[in-house]
Amino acid sequence: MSKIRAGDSSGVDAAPKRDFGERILAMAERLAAHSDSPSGLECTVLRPAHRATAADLLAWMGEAGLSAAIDGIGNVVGRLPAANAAVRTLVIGSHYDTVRNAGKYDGRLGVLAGLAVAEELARRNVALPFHLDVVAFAEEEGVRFLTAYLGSCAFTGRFDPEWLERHDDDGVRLADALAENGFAPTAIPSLSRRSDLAAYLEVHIEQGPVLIAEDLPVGIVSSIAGAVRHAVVITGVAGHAGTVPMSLRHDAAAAAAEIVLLVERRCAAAPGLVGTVGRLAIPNGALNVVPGRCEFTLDIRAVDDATRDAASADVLAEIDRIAARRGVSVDIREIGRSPAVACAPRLAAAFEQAIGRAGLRPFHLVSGAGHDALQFDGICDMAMLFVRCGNGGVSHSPLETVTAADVDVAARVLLDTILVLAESWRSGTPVITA
Ligand code: HGY
Ligand code: MN
Ligand code: MN
Repeated sequence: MSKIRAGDSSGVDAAPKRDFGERILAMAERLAAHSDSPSGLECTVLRPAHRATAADLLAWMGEAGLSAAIDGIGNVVGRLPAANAAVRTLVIGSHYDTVRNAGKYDGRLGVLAGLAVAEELARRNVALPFHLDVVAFAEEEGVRFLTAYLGSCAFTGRFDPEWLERHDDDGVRLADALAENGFAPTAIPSLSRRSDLAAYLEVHIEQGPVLIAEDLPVGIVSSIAGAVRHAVVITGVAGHAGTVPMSLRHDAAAAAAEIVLLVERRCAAAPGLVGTVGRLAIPNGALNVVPGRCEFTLDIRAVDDATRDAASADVLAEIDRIAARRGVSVDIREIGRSPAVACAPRLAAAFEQAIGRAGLRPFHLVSGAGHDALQFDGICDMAMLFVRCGNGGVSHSPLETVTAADVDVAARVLLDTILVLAESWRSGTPVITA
C-alpha cells in the first residue's frame, strides 16, 4: 500500500477516534507494576524493575510497527524510518526510570505518548521526510548513582567516563552495574547520536500547579531551569549521648540541620530560586551516640544561572563558617550541573500552532524541573509540551495523576505537530532540516 505523503494533516482531530489518552494511561499502569520496592513504585537504573520495564517498552515498540532495540546503556529506541536513509532524525523522548515511591507518569508519559503517536503514523502509513525515533531514556533522575541524565547524555555524546566510578548505596560501581546487565562501559561513547539529530520533542507532566490555575490541559515550555548539585559529608566527633556536655560537642547532624535551614532561608530570597536537601543520613547512627558523621545532598536551581550560582556560592561559604564555628570538617563535592536553557522558539511555535488548531489557548511556562531535553540544547532544536497534573500538581509522589482527556489532547497536539513539521519540510520551508 503506497505511503501517504506526510503533511496530509487535517489537524489534531484527524486521528481516528481511538482514545490515545486511555491507551497511554493503561500502558503507564502496566509499567508501574514493575517495582524494586514492595511499597510504592521504584524503578532505578539497571535494577530488575528497570530491565522489566525496558522489555515491555521494547515489545510495545515492535508491536507498534517500529524497529526497536535497547542500546548500550539501556535506552529503548524505536524507529519509524524515512524512505531516504540519509536523512536525520526527529526524536520524541523522555525517561523510564523513576525516583523512589514515585508517580506513574513522570517520564513515562512522554515515552508512551511518543509511542502512541508513532504507532498512529505507522498505522496511517505516513511517509515522513525524517526518521522518527521514540526514545525511552534509561536514567534521568540520578537516584541510584547520584548522576542524572545518564541515558540522554549517552545519546547526545555528553556522557562523562568519570561517572563510571560513581557507586550506589550498596557500593556497586556504575561500570559494574552496566557490565552485570550485559553492557560494555567502554562502549558508551559510541552510543552518541549527536550528528544525526534534526530536533527533539518531549511531552512531560508539568509537575506543578500552573496549568491547573490556567485551566488548560497542555502548555508550551519556554525554558528549563538549571540545577547545581553537591554531595556533602560533615565529620564531627562521635560521643556518648549521656556524657558529652553540650558545650563540648562537635555534632555532625546538628551542623547539617543548621545547613538545611540555611539552604531554605537563602533560596527563599529570590523568585524562581529553589534549594533542596533531598537526602540526609547519619551512617551507622544510634539512639545514644552523638553523630560523628552526616551525609546529605544539595540541589539548588533557578530560571537563570547567575541567580542559581550566586545562591550556591553563598550557601557554600556559609557552610564553611558553620563548620568552623562548630569544629566539624566538611567535604563538598559537586556532582552535577545543568545550565538553564531556552527551548527553540521555532519548535515551540509548532506546538503553539497545533494547540491553536485544537481550539485551545496556547500558554507558555517555565519548567522548574530538569528534563532530558536539556541535553539536546546546543546540538539540535528542542521543545517541550507540558500536560496538566492533578492533585495540585504534585509529582515525585504516588499522588501524581493526570486525566485521560488531557493526555489525549497532548498526544493529538504532538501528532499534529509532527505532521506539520513534515509538511514544512516538504513545502520547502522547513522548521527542522532533515
Ligand atoms: O530533578 C528533576 O528536576 C527531574 O525530576 N529529574
Ligand atoms: Mn522526575
Ligand atoms: Mn521527569
